Amino acid sequence: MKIIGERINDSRAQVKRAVSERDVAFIRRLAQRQVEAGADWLDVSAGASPQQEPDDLVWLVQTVQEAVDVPLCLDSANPRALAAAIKEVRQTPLINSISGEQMRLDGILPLVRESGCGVIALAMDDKGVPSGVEDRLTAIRPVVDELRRAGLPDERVFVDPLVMAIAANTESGQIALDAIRAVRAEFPDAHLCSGLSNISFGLPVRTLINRAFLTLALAAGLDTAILDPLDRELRKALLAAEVVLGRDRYCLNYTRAYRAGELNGPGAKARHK
Ligand code: THG
Repeated sequence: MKIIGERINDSRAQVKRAVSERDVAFIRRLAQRQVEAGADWLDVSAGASPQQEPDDLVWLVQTVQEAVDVPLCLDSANPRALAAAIKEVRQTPLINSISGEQMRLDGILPLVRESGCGVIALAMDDKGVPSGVEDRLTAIRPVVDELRRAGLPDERVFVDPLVMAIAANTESGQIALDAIRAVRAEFPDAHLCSGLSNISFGLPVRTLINRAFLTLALAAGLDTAILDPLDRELRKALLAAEVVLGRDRYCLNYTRAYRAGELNGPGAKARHK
């Protein structure tokens, strides 16, 4: 599983403050902590003040790159902000995101074509977020098709099945898992990438639901997740699930985390009998 660290998002109050005050130290620290915790990409999002988004996103990109050496996931629907940010990146980023919505296709396909960046593609279109599995496929097919025509191989496309809140529809979890399997079957070379926070919206102890979903989604074929790498319990669940699925060769990651003391804490047994 590859991890996109989600914390540098100015929908969070602390990040919003840091962006508006240009608090370099805060953002650097947040970048470093997420990378130390295993993030493969860092998501950066600066949509809180739409007028300022291009400047704010460029500042975030520059500030994060001064602190860490991982590629970025540029989280914006604003083509102007994305174009400005792409000019600043040192490593090929992911664009987060395109979809079947005409506005996004018109605005973001040219950026993909020019830059060759990888891209997250949401399984939705102008009709909104689909309610079931088949309409998710119907929404994502033309997007993958357009991306292929723009010269992007499926290996650089990360399909987001769009997980909805279980509190609003009890079947949301099952729909997301079935959508992951269906996209896997139809586009075997594409990646599958999902955020975790929507699923548990409106329920208590959200992190518990997020953990259960991550484990099941991993088994269904999710290979990339946008999550909080600093959530220790989530990381433990992930390490254990990869062991069980046989995706951690010689259980190296698991045993390494154990020796580093990362598996201790709530629920962990004492080290010696
Ligand atoms: N798919 C794609 N991109 C995404 C998402 C997705 N980008 C945004 C989002 N979902 C993932 N990023 C975040 C960033 C911060 C938080 C949640 C998701 C967050 N959550 C609060 C917390 O952890 O404290 C809790 C909820 C809240 O405060 O509202 O900060 O699905 N492609």
